[in-house]
Amino acid sequence: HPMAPHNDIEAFHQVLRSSRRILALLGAGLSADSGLPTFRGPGGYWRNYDATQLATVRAFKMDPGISWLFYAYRRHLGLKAEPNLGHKALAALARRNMDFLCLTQNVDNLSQRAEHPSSQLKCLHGSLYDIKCSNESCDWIQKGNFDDPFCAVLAPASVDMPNGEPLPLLDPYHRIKHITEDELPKCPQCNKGLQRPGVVWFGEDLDATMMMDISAWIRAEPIDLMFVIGTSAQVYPAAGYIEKARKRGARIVTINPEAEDEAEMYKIKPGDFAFGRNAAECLPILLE
Ligand code: BJW
Ligand code: ZN
Repeated sequence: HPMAPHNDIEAFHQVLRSSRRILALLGAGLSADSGLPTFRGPGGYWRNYDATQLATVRAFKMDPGISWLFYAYRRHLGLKAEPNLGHKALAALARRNMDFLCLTQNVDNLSQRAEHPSSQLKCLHGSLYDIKCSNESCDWIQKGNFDDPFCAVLAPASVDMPNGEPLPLLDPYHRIKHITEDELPKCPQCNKGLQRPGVVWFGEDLDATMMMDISAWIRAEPIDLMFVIGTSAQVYPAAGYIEKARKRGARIVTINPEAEDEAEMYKIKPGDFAFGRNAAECLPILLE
């Protein structure tokens, strides 16, 4: 599509310049450029487990040890990773435009580390670095725990191999010692529930106050533009914000290497933009 209107950078720059209220929905693809795996498609596997199957209450209840190894590994990867030029470009846009709100589905803390103003960043799916109690009747939460390893028994997830060799833990044929419940840390408040990562699993509600804040922002005034960056937009309620923004008048700009694939092109409405490129490469140019 040579210089088709949907991927015309000059035309986009003009739209961006005339946009004041801007919303963004971020997904795992933004952090893929920092080396963090996505959920769906290649890389969405951990040992033999489908990452979307691990991201459930059921998986945690069935085998909290395996679930914790998965999250401990992702905590370690996240701490080693650096925010990329995409995170930085978005954070810079937020700093110069107070009417820009970012909804991130990512739990890796990379937007925060790129100095994205916290009042303009809503973490829809929580954080790998918040720890809470798995007992539903207990409200214990510890924000910003960056311990790595998280605890002694999870140390195998925090190993760095020489010259980038694959971690034995990731090899499904490498047997790992089963971690039992009594080896994992308990909640210090109720002494009953296991500690768990402060992320939102399938079937769990997103934070109600955060949802109300987002709804209020969307209702307040029309929206000029909405970015959809590095997400397959399959998970709700997150993906639902795209249609909500559209109803408030927003043009949609999608940044995703698959955005210009034939199967995706039908989603592009007149006035929308789609850039079939990597977020870290594309965002600095689009937001310059
Ligand atoms: C690049 C790139 C590069 C690659 N640059 N791009 C309405 C309809 C149907 C179902 C539901 C509904 N409402 C609710 C549901 C149920 C469910 C749901 O949505 N299911 C669908 C899957 C069908 N939703 C929920 O359960 C939610 N809770 C809820 O609704 O509560 C109320 C309720 C309760 C009980 C019953 C029903 C309702 C909670 C959802 C929580 C999602 N949690 C996870 C795990 C978080 C913890 C963890 O990290 O482990 O969040 S799942 C996982 O998916 C994670 C992600 O944030 C989320 C989205 O994934 P994302 O970011 O889009 O990643 P990918 O991998 O899918 O896509 C990556 C993209 O990047 C690809 O497109 C690539 O092309 C692209 N890419 N490289 C740019 N370099
Ligand atoms: Zn507790």
